[in-house]
Amino acid sequence: MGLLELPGCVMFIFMDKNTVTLKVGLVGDAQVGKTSLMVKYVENCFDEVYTQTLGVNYMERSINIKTTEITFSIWDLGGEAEFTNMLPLVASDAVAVLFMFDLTRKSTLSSVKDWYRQTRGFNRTAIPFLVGTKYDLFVDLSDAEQEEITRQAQKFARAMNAPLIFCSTSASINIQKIFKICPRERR
Ligand SMILES: Nc1nc2c(ncn2[C@@H]2O[C@H](COP(=O)(O)OP(=O)(O)OP(=O)(O)O)[C@@H](O)[C@H]2O)c(=O)[nH]1
Ligand SMILES: [Mg+2]
Repeated sequence: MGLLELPGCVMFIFMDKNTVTLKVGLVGDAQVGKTSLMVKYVENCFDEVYTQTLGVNYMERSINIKTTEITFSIWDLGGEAEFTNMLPLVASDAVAVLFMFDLTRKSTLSSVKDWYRQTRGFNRTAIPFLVGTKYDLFVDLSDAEQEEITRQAQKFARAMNAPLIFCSTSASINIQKIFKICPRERR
């Protein structure tokens, strides 16, 4: 709380607001749904048409938690190998990194190992999250396939010491939650 005196004796009372900016990096193979997740979170829309990210995308969204305004500055790296040289832009100074894979494509989960290793090379302290995307399609897989990928993802999450979250951008599942738990996991 603060008091401000202006000429003419007009008195204003204003609340001091805590503001914090959290940089969040999104990495993972091409087409796992990184840009879709960011656009859904910031603009609340989803596009079925794939537009490849050529380099790095950036968006911001602010939310209020109690008296703190948190601005998420979200950096999204194109997943094709040719953009890996821009990983430092996304990873440096990030408070959290979402390592994203497609729940219906096992190879994208295997790739997380490499994304994690490379990202750690530029940022040793960011909180890692393991995010499985396209849960709406995953539920159509056989029970055996679902169990296998879930087991494998749990193994990776344990090795990374990361929370594991399944989400669907198209069906709006867990999108808000991912960003809500980012500040909570901050160490
Ligand atoms: N069914 C379904 N499709 C999704 C979901 N999220 C993304 N997609 C689709 O998956 C495709 C790839 O999504 P993008 O967000 O462009 O993927 P990306 O990871 O940014 O890809 P790059 O920019 O090449 O790295 C698009 O056609 C999206 O519409 C989801 O939750 N469910
Ligand atoms: Mg993209």
